[in-house]
Amino acid sequence: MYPVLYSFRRCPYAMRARMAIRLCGISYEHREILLREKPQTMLDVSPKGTVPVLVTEEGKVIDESLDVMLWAIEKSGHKLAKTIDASMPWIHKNDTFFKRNLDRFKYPNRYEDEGETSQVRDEAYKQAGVFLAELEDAINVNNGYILSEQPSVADFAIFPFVRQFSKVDEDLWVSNSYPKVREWLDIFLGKEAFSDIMTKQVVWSPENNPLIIQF
Ligand SMILES: N[C@@H](CCC(=O)N[C@@H](CS)C(=O)NCC(=O)O)C(=O)O
Repeated sequence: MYPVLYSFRRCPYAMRARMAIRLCGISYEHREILLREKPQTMLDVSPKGTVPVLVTEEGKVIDESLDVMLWAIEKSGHKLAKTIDASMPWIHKNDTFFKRNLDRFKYPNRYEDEGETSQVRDEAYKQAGVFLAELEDAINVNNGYILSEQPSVADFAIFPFVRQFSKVDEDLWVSNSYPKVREWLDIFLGKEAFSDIMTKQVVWSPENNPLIIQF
C-alpha cells in the first residue's frame, strides 16, 4: 500500500506537494486528474474538490498542499523541518496576497466587477511587485534563498507560484527589476527534482494499473 496523491500537473499547489514528496523520497501512487472532470473517488474523500489531495497509508485525508508538504517532511525526518517556523509568514503572504494578485494578473477578465481588464491587470502587476520586491531583498540579503543560503520550505512552497506569474508575460518577466528572483526561480526550474515532478502522466482511471512513483 502506498499513499495516494490526486494531482493536476500545472497546479502550483499540487506542484509544491509533489516537490516535497519527491525531496523527501516518499514513494506514492500518482493519480493525475482533470479539474473539469474530477473523479468521484477524490470527491468522496475530499468534497471541496481542490488538488492536491493525499490519502495516507493509514487512510488519513490531507487536502491542503501545505499540510501535504509538512506530512512528507515529518514522515521522512527531512532537514527542511528546521525551516518550517520561519517559512510560515512567507508562505502565508504568498498564499494570500501574492496569489490574489497572480490570479488578477493572469485572468483580469474574471474580475470585471473590480474594473476595466487593463486596470485590474496593471494594478495586480503592481501589487504582485510588492511581494516580488520583498523576495528580491530577502534572496539578496540571505545569499541565494528566502531565509538563508540554503532552500527552505518557503522556497519550495513559493516557487511554483512565481513560476506561474513569470509565464503570464515572459517578455515582461525577463525585463523586470527582480534579477535575484529570476535567478532563484531558474535554480528551481533547473532542478532534476522539478523535471521529475513535471513528467506528463496519463489521466487516472480506476480501470488502469496504479501508477506508482518510486523514489
Ligand atoms: N488551499 C488549497 C488550494 C488548492 C487549489 O485551489 N487548487 C486548485 C487548482 S491549482 C483547484 O483544485 N481548484 C479547483 C478547481 O479548479 O475546480 C491548497 O493549498 O491545497
